Amino acid sequence: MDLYFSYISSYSQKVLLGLYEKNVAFTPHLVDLTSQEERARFREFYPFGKVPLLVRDDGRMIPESSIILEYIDQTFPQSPRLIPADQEDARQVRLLDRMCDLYLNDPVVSMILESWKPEPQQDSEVMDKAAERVGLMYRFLGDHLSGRDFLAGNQFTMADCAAIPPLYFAKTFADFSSVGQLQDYWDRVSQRPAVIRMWREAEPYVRALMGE
Ligand SMILES: N[C@@H](CCC(=O)N[C@@H](CS)C(=O)NCC(=O)O)C(=O)O
Repeated sequence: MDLYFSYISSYSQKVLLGLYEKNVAFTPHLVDLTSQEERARFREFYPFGKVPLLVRDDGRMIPESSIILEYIDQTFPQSPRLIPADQEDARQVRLLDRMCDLYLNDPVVSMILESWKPEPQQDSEVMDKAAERVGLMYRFLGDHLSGRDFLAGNQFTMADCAAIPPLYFAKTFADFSSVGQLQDYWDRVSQRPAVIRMWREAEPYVRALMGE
């Protein structure tokens, strides 16, 4: 099983978390998203050009982070179950996963891209809208975490894989230490070996990207 990914891609980080949590082996293929040539080459292989992309040993491609995690969880059913067996619980995990992707990750990416522009070219409307959305998600997640160790209850799931990478980037723009249970959650998940491993590997790439 081959994974095409980039350490600077939060959607790739999401999948790495699932793989590391479940201790699933794969052959890594780094795609350098900062190189136009490499992106063009990758688009010849996968026309949508998006990472992460999983390629099974039979050659079948599995794109999209949530679908990759579903596949991994079905194929390697060992703990932790990223998607619970109970249908109601599974739907809740998928909902939280969607919300983290669409209403946390996407606005955070907008903020990062906007912040890279020279100041006079930055669109304050884009920045304000993204910040508003991120603030809303902080409050939602903070409230939601009340009485829960992890997003979907007391087990680590795909919802946590989806939340952790954008929260890391989001907190460089807006601190969440005073938001409900969010800081406690962050402190808790940051101790997990899979999370530590993922950040240890990704950090040099992320720091270079953020100009640190
Ligand atoms: N919905 C996709 C989003 C993947 C995505 O947007 N990946 C970005 C990096 S985070 C990418 O590959 N960008 C390169 C491009 O669009 O050319 C998923 O969940 O996997």
